[in-house]
Amino acid sequence: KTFNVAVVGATGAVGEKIIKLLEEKDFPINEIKLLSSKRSAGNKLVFKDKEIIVEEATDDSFKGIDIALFSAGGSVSKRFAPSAVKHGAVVVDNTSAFRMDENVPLVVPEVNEEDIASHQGIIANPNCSTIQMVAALKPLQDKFGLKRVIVSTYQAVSGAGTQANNELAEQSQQFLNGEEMQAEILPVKGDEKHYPIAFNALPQIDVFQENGYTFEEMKMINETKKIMHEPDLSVAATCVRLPFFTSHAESVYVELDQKGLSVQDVWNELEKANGVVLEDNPSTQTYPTPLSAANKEEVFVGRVRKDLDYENGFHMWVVSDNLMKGAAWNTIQIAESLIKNNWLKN
Ligand code: 11C
Repeated sequence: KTFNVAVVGATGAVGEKIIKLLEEKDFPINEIKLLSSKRSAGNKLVFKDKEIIVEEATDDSFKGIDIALFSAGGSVSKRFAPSAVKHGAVVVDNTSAFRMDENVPLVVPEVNEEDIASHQGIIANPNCSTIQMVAALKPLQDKFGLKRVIVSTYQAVSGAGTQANNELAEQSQQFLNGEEMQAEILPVKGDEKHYPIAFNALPQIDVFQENGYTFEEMKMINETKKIMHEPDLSVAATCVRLPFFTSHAESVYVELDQKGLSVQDVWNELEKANGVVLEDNPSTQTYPTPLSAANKEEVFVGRVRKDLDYENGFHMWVVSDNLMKGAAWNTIQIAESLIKNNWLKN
């Protein structure tokens, strides 16, 4: 059986990766529709050696579509996802528009695939920095139980879009030329102040909330509790943008319920976990980095250490490509699961 698939936000960084993965994974497609805003409509993209003209998304675009993959920003999802559902499509949405809606499953297939079954037409793809962390925490939750999580992130500029990528490249050139760096996008497009990202670190990802945390930090906190079905789990996050293009890295401190565990016990669970690759050997300087994880589908974990003071505490370093597992690949996995488990009807 084959399906009619729409990609909304086809010309964006995540949209491009989604199209490439649909091709590479030989997703069972009958017809593919590439949709975008008015601005990008008319562009030509190639899918399986066939040129396809990108169309402007309208309410009628979703007639006959079985699966709609949205990654064109929250406002586009809010505007068009309901139309897609009305026309009978199941939406996998890559934005924060519906993630905390209680009628919308928020899914990382390695963690809570079965939540997809209860969808009412929309399934949300979590924030990239959340996805990689919960994938690494899941095997520890299953075997040992979780008490608390404290995470500090080291995030790539591509998380803030193509303009942020360009800004990093331009500022790097300006700095090396001895010129003043021009900052117009980061830390947050449209916020009051902008700071250079090149040769710098910015402790602000997304806008500040009233409690002093940023929206990115609150996404990590709230989404983790929802995906892991642990509303009372203690989670704290500090999110920082660094000057590299691809992959987010995270220093994760986790306190487990079970006492007396060794690093080997934790390694054993991580090694068996779906979608997780353990790269951890201090004697050979083996650990993942943003560059080594780029363009890969998995979540890489290294630097597992026992806390020196707290018996149940462990530290680990979690790295994954933010546009792949953090976005496009997780979306495709959800779509594959919908088909494999016959969960497509809405
Ligand atoms: C960043 N994590 O790196 C963000 C990008 O909610 O899907 C992803 C935003 C989202 O800036």
